[in-house]
Amino acid sequence: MSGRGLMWQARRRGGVSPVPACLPLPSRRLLAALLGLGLVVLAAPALHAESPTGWRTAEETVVLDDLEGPVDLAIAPDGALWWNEFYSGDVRRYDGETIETTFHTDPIEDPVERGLVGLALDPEVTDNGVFYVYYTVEDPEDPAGGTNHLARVEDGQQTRLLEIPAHQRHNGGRITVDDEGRLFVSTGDNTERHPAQDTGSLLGKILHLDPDGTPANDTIEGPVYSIGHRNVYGLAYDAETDRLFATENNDLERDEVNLIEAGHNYGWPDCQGTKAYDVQRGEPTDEPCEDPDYTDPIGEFYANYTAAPTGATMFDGDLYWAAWNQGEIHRMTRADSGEWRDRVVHETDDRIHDVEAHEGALYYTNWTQVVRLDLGRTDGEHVPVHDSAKATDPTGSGAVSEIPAASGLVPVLAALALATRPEARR
Ligand SMILES: [Ca+2]
Ligand SMILES: [Ca+2]
Repeated sequence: MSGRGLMWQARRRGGVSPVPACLPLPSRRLLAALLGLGLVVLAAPALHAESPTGWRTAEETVVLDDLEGPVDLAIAPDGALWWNEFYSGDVRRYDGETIETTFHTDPIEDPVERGLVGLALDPEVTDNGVFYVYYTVEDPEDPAGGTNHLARVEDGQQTRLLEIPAHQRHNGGRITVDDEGRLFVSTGDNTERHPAQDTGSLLGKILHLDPDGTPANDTIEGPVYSIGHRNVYGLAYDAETDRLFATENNDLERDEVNLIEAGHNYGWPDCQGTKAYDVQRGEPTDEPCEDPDYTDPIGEFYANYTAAPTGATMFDGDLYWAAWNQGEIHRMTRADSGEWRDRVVHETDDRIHDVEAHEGALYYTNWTQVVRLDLGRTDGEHVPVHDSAKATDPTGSGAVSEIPAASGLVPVLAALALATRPEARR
């Protein structure tokens, strides 16, 4: 099984390296060693205001550079930046002056998608210092597997809350915290597909837990909150509306953005997006997904467009999410009519791993940096650089399409043009 729709499949562009770093790991480690600290804090001005292509309309400021693979970014109420590092196995915190390491786990020798991938902060982290991590512990008997651990860290001591089988691919691992301090956690299907429909399995799920690791009071079975997921690698909790959003990596195409509701089934592996999936052959089909038990996505991205969505966050009432393959940040807005619309609001030359919002700015991580993004505004609106709903498909295969309403949701237009895009991503 190729797992073609997954975020990491983008690595094919760079060959066999398991992680698409800006520099090969040995080079980056050498660079880090030469630099002595391995971390360089930049107080640099904006990198660029607008590209010749007109795609960039936002000001970028590199806040932190030469990091060891920052994966999940979290921003404390006091503005401190926290992130976890794929290569070093460290969780680090930057308060604007100094960087400290607050957690460490041994990095995986051959990680692929395993390792220290998830980080979330307790709402009271500024006072209590509590945070949560999701990381893989290797098994010498099973070098391609291991165990994913969800752990709460307080006063430097970790309490393991949950163990989830690990695999080289499809580990999920994102964590977000609701306004009561409870955890939403995504898990992948370990490429096994069918466990995603088994409420007794922790694979292919979104979980909901109390801060002590016990199941929340709105789950289906144990900590299982929603089922039918392939590999969710972005979670965004909207405290204003008490809604949870998730990005989903599907196979090859039809990546999704979903509004997650307790007890709902999001269809994998019988469906991906609004189309049926041929589980036996491991291939997408063009047949509609007609099972009424499945909840359709609010955004579906297809037609030669494998977005490989990663992090997501709420900002000014809208949902922002990152497309790994294209280095884009998208914004989804819900119109008064109920329609969801997706727009690209920023494009970078890097892979984007996570996006977070804090006090009027977005921050994102690529494989070496934390970057602050000040989106252009006109009349109070963020200026989109690309309206995906109006895009046309250069292949003529129907990039612009409406998704039928499902589960009370409304149609969304979501498609992207490649014809006008730089070729660097393909
Ligand atoms: Ca995050
Ligand atoms: Ca789905």
